[in-house]
Amino acid sequence: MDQGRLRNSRHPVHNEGATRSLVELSQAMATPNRLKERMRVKNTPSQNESSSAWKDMPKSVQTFLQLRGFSSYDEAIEFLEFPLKNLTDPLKLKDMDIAVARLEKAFTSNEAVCVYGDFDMDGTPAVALLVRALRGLGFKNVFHIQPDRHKDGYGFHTHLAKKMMDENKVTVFITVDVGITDVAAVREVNALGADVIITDHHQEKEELPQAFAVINPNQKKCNSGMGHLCGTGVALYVAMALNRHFRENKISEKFLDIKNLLDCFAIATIADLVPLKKENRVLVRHGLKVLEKTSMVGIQALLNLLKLSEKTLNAADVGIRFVPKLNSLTRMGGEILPIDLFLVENGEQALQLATRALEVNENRVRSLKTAEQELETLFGASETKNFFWSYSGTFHKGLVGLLASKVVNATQKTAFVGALLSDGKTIVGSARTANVNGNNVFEALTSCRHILKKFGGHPQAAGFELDVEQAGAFDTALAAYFSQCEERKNKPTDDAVDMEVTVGEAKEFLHWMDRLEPFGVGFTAPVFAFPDVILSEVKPLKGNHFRLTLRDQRGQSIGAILFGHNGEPPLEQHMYRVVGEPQWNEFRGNKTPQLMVKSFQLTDLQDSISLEL
Ligand SMILES: [Mn+2]
Repeated sequence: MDQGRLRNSRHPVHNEGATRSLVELSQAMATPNRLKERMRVKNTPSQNESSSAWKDMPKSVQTFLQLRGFSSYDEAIEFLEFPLKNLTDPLKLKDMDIAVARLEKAFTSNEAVCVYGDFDMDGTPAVALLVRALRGLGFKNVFHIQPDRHKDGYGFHTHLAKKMMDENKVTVFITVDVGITDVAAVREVNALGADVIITDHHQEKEELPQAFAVINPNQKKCNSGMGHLCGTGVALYVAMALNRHFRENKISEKFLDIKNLLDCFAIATIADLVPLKKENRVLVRHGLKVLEKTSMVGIQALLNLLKLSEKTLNAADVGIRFVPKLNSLTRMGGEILPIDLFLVENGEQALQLATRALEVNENRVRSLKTAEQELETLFGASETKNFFWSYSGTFHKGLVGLLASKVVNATQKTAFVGALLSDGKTIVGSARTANVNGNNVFEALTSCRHILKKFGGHPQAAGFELDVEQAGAFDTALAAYFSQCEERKNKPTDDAVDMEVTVGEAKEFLHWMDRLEPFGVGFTAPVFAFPDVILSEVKPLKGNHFRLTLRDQRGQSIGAILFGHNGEPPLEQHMYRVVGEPQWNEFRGNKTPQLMVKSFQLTDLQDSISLEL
């Protein structure tokens, strides 16, 4: 990116700039060294002026960057504009050369290759990316398979590999986002006569699988320094290495424009919550542009139906509005799977799939609402307890995690919510706790292990399974555990606020948003507090939403949106402290500054009330 322009202008990158840098990106990914030289020449003259400190930046942007841990302008710019020349050579990933050689052999001898990916929204885009890449390079027999979330569970499974071998004569498996711990399955599949190339980003255990190649930036023996990549990120680097090797050695007549695969990369990197730094950051930024015009017709159809194709996509659109619609498909019976939307090629079929996907989502929202209402009636019964445990035959087992989170939000208690399966015997449940409570659900479940058939997870989120006859014993065991822990109330705090601003400062900040995006893990979106603003307009919208206008002491106004507010509506013409995230609201091509309200507090009454969302 052009750093000189950043310093001389307070305005965001224009579209031509983004398009041009995509061309640069294609070149960078195809021939890293040539670009490296070009970039070096281009960057040299501006290096000297780079110490011009923060003075060209609005104060609010400077403060924001300092709050995110950058002590100098140069350090911040290095992060914001991670240069493409710094993209790591794919061959730096351990075993990449071995994998490329094996895939070359598969190509020349026309072997059937199967991409095996996890079912989640990292594994799925990774499958799509690699299938597109292999086909794009001219591979003729490319298959893919993913385990069923409920039937098979996470992992590289022998029975699924065997099925692909029996049905499609697959001789090479490439895993994506999965496999690093599947020592036994890899051994079994080897014994059946296929080679396995593992690509993953999860932590290794004591023993690595005896695979043909193990590509994982997070294995101890890999020095690539790319541990922040998600599974799809690793798959992208496989595609880059393969493309370069095939091109340089004239192995195939077909080559890839790697940048076209960045749509998958962006979706997964945002969905998998890996830190948006270095190549993740720069490639997500480009990937969002690619996603806007994606060649995947199913994904385009879904973006259209969600009205996301009418605006400039940002990380929040993808993470909050798009990914959950795909994610829920695997939880709701699997009639349509996310991978179908990634790989469908026929436009008409794409529209049908996307339409049906949204219907499945609506059903999910409905059953979630019903379950929530049922849960709420049970809150009273657990009032005297410092945890919540309940199960029902009407809860869908794909929703128990979400339900447990809802209970945590509503009651501030650690929650255990179970679905009684149709066999009438087994309860499949999920546990959640609010971070701030410091309660460890994994530890809680461990203390109940004599009662549980299965359990696993993390301190904040875990899953478990038990017989319905044990439901009472589970309650007793949890009570014993929690009586030892003092549960602190999750008090609403102002901690998340970055700074107090005037409306003018917020607007000035917004002109930098394109530069600062994408926000995510490790670089969270700004949260501003407007200390004393008059709500000059409060307009109720459908579905408990409100449109507000805030006017500050200097008479400047900004629009605001308050989503899903169930309590007392804010009062027009009263003074509030309003906290929220600044953003651009795009409507029919018009962009206006807006605040997404997180909380508000009346400040012009002595007896002030605090409403926390
Ligand atoms: Mn992953």
